[in-house]
Amino acid sequence: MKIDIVTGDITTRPVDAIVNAANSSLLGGGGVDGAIHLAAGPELLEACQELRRRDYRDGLPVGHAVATPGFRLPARWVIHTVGPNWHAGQRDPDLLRSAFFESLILADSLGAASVAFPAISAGIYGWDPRVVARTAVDAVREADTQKVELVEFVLFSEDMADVFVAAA
Ligand code: AR6
Repeated sequence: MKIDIVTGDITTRPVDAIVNAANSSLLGGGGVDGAIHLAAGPELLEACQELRRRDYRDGLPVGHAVATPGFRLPARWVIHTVGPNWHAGQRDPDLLRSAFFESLILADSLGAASVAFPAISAGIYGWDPRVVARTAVDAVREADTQKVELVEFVLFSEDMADVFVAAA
C-alpha cells in the first residue's frame, strides 16, 4: 500500500473514499465536516439522519466508522468517523488509532482502492498534530487491507503536511 501526503482540500480528491472527521451526532459541524457536507450536498445530511434513526440512535461512538455515498463529491463514499476530543478529556490514543484503523478497514470492505484521510482530531478537537500524524501513519501501516492500494493524507496547510511527512 502506498502512502501519499497531499496539501489541499479533501473534498476535491479523486479517490474512491474520503474520511470525514465527524462528531457523534453525524449531523454536520465545522471544519472538514462542514466542508464535506457543503460539497456533497443536502443528500449527505439526509443519509446521515437516516443512519441516526436506523442504527445510531445514541450517536456514532468515538473511534467507530460508518459509510454513506459521496453524492456530489468525486469520491464514491464518505466514511464518517469520530475522533477523540482532547478538550473533553478524551485522551486515549487507542481511540484515535481506532478512528483511522476502522475507517480504513471499512473502506477496504466496500472495495475502495484509494482512501483520503484528513488530520482527524487535530483541529477543533485539539490533539497535538504530531501525535495525530504518528498514530495515523502507524494505524494505516498495521492494517491488513485487501483492496486499498493508496492512502492519501490530505492536509489543509503546509505546516500540517510537514508534520505528516516527518511521521511517514
Ligand atoms: N480538507 C482537508 N482538511 C481540512 C479541511 C478540508 N476541506 N477543512 C479543515 N481541514 P477539524 P476535528 C483540516 O476541526 O479536530 C467538526 O465541527 C483542519 O485544518 O475539521 O476532528 C466536527 O463536526 C484540521 O487540520 O476536525 C466535530 O465536531 C483537520 O482538518 C469536530 O469538528 C481536522 O480538523 C471534529 O474536530
